[in-house]
Amino acid sequence: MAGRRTFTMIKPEAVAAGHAGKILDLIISRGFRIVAMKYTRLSHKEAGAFYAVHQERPFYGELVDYMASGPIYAAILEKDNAVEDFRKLVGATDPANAEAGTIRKQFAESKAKNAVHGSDSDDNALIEGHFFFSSRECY
Ligand code: IDP
Ligand code: MG
Repeated sequence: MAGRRTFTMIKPEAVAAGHAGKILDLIISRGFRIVAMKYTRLSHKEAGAFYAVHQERPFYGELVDYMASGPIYAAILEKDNAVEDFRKLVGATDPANAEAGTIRKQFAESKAKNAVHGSDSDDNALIEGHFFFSSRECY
């Protein structure tokens, strides 16, 4: 059975552009409940650890620099079928390929600076949520 939780980040360029409120409004209006949330900034080392699964990919260095470049919102979200439904709301990695109505279509700058993160599996949702939050920060 699909899990009920996923993990998201509103990435630095979307926060800097002032899109965080609209993105959160969209997420909540689609039926996701916020279980935990914080406004924070990843160090270079932390961003490298978070994205360690991508360390062999050519864009890893660029991705780590970008994700450490400014503050983000990190959150755990809850809904039936959370991971899959949130990925649908987020849209394709490259906003040029994202469907109308998705977060990336509306708010992403580019394939690299694509506004939001969404976990790709229940296992990764748990790992990524634990990266930012202790159990006493989840409600
Ligand atoms: P996803 O966020 O849609 O799951 P992934 O392939 O897991 O996409 O890549 C993680 C993140 O790495 C993307 O969200 C994006 O910020 C960045 N990224 C992906 N592909 C590229 C690329 O070709 N150039 C630069 N950055 C990229
Ligand atoms: Mg991914």
